[in-house]
Amino acid sequence: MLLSSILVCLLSQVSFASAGPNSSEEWWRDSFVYQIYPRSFKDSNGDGVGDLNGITSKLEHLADINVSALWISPIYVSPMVDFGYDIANFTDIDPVFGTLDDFSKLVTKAKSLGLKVLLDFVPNHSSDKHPWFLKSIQRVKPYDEYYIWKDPKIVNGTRQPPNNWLSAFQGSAWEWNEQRKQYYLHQFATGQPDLNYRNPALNEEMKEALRFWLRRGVEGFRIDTIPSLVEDDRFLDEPKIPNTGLPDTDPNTLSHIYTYNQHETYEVLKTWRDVLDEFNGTKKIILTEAYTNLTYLIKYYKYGSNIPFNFMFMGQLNNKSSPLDFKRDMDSYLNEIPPGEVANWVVGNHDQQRISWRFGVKRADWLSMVAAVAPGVGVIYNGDEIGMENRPMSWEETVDPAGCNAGRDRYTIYSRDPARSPFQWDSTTSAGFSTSNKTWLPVNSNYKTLNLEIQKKTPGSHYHIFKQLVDLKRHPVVKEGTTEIIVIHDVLAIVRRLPGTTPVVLLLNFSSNDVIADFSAWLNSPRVMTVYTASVGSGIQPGKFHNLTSFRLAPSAAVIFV
Ligand SMILES: *[C@@H]1O[C@H](CO)[C@@H](O)[C@H](O)[C@H]1NC(C)=O
Ligand SMILES: *[C@@H]1O[C@H](CO)[C@@H](O)[C@H](O)[C@H]1NC(C)=O
Ligand SMILES: *[C@@H]1O[C@H](CO)[C@@H](O)[C@H](O)[C@H]1NC(C)=O
Ligand SMILES: *[C@@H]1O[C@H](CO)[C@@H](O)[C@H](O)[C@H]1NC(C)=O
Ligand SMILES: *[C@@H]1O[C@H](CO)[C@@H](O)[C@H](O)[C@H]1NC(C)=O
Ligand SMILES: *[C@@H]1O[C@H](CO)[C@@H](O)[C@H](O)[C@H]1NC(C)=O
Ligand SMILES: *[C@@H]1O[C@H](CO)[C@@H](O)[C@H](O)[C@H]1NC(C)=O
Ligand SMILES: *[C@@H]1O[C@H](CO)[C@@H](O)[C@H](O)[C@H]1NC(C)=O
Ligand SMILES: *[C@@H]1O[C@H](CO)[C@@H](O)[C@H](O)[C@H]1NC(C)=O
Ligand SMILES: *[C@@H]1O[C@H](CO)[C@@H](O)[C@H](O)[C@H]1NC(C)=O
Ligand SMILES: CC(=O)N[C@H]1CO[C@H](CO)[C@@H](O)[C@@H]1O
Ligand SMILES: [Ca+2]
Ligand SMILES: [Ca+2]
Repeated sequence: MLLSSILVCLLSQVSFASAGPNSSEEWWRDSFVYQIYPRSFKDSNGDGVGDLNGITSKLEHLADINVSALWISPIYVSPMVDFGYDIANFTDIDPVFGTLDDFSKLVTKAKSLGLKVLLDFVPNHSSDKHPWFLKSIQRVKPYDEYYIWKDPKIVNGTRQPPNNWLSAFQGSAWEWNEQRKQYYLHQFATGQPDLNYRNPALNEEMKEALRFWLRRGVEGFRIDTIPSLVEDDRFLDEPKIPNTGLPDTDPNTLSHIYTYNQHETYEVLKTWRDVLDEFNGTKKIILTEAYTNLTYLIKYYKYGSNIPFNFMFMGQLNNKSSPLDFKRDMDSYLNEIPPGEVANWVVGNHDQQRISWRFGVKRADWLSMVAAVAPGVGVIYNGDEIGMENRPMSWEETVDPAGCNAGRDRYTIYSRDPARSPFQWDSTTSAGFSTSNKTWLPVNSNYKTLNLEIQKKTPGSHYHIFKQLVDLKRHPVVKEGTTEIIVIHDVLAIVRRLPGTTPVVLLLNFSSNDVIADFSAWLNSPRVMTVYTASVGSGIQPGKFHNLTSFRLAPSAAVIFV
């Protein structure tokens, strides 16, 4: 690109609301939260599946990288149809993961290391093996009303589901029960009947489940798939979206105006917030999982969510996005954060491919760097801190129902297994994940070169970068400064500024074209700045000074200056 070509530079200023009077109670501010997928983190008993004692044995790692909290994906009793998201007892631990005693040991050790323990709360449905559902089928009171049962619609003498609602996993969201002679609603798998939040007794049970874990030292919850919680009680057909070209069984053929984002869902959330606030001591946190639009997302703050997950890096922005796309979406989001509330940036999770697959291996550090420099909380998924990569799975190796249900030809589009391969601790058997060489999902064969032990010994590794990013969250300019997102050619810059101090600057090079720019002029920064950290492969040394009047970054490289 010629220097004379039109320069794109857009600048906006988002003043970041200063922390409210009670913000000191909000321990999650300016920190990273760490997601553990328990089957894949650490196996303590050699059965090839991760467990609670395994997590406990590795808590020192989380203290070392100094995240504020760990949230553990479901560990409850489950037939494992959906690997724990189908729960048969909300207040007990599945034997594959251990016992309640093991859980108490985990919490005690976490507390001694200054780590908060958060659990996954899956309120939309239970397993169809849950005793409540079995009693509901029998119409035993009060369980008869715990689920959403409807009479069939009789069309020309034949039995039909009560309306046209579709399950997220394809086909009618209604399943006929021959014993009760009614249909029940399941927004996900047939084995995951939806709970009925219009029944107060049911919500009291769920609130008791929250209290059960809070009494055991849990400091908050991540709430699974909240937008589908409550449905419209008129049970009207949802409008069809014309010309999708999809089969009639596909949920994307309907506009989900009666099954998603209902106002009553927010009111139920508020009742859970009140339960958490009953507990004295450390303030309790709620993180909500909602793939929804910005209006509905921001509304969760008002009803008690502290961290309505910001999923903009999970598809909305991808490896085809330009720096301007990043700027537009990040600005729109930051503009909407209510005063006193905290933004958040989700880097990865168990439902997405690894970052290095979504954005490329060279960009594996990008999103953590954005999450560190941008205001608010960063949320990472186990393995992100060492740049773990997808482990492609053959059809025979695939176990995720989302992949298996899609069939041999299409499973790679839907399977979430590649991001769930075991954590790579070291170069020993099964990457130190298990003493067994047979693990529930195969270990990535790159583990002898990509593992935590090696990265600890290697300056400039993902591990060392991540530790610096966690520390940067406590930098006064990052905690309190204003935020500007600036695009210069193919470079995205985030500038944090506090009067009277040196700004903090992040540069991400999206380009494969040749551009050398006077960044100090574009960014209104000092001419000479110090490298705080830089992405793996950038060739840039921390601690070195650089003259920003003519500065050059490798393609896909990222650097933070202070
Ligand atoms: C701050 O905390 C006090 C006591 O917990 C509470 O009464 C007050 O409403 C809180 N203020 C804000 C702004 O949340
Ligand atoms: C870890 O983070 C906490 C709070 O964010 C901070 O007070 C502490 O100094 C950090 N520990 C280390 C070893 O950096
Ligand atoms: C869940 O498990 C606990 C402990 O085994 C048991 O006491 C409780 O009754 C179970 N809950 C239900 C609803 O079955
Ligand atoms: C009911 O049957 C009649 C006569 O066979 C047919 O014309 C009509 O389309 C049917 N209605 C529906 C809703 O299938
Ligand atoms: C919190 O503290 C208040 C006042 O000391 C007490 O009445 C209440 O029972 C405590 N709540 C819990 C859940 O411990
Ligand atoms: C989100 O969707 C609702 C319902 O369609 C709409 O009213 C609202 O304007 C949307 N918000 C955004 C930011 O698109
Ligand atoms: C970009 O991402 C898609 C998946 O979203 C992936 O298939 C493709 O390989 C990626 N391309 C590059 C160059 O990383
Ligand atoms: C796995 O371990 C068994 C028993 O120690 C051994 O016989 C086998 O060769 C190992 N397989 C691999 C792939 O390392
Ligand atoms: C980004 O990478 C390209 C390709 O190597 C390079 O020409 C350009 O100078 C880099 N941009 C910056 C700002 O360093
Ligand atoms: C930075 O580079 C510019 C252009 O090469 C030069 O004029 C200036 O003296 C340099 N400044 C410092 C402090 O090195
Ligand atoms: C993103 C997503 O769908 N997450 C979970 C939502 O809930 C279903 C059913 O519990 C799970 O299968 C998903 O993992
Ligand atoms: Ca195990
Ligand atoms: Ca529901």
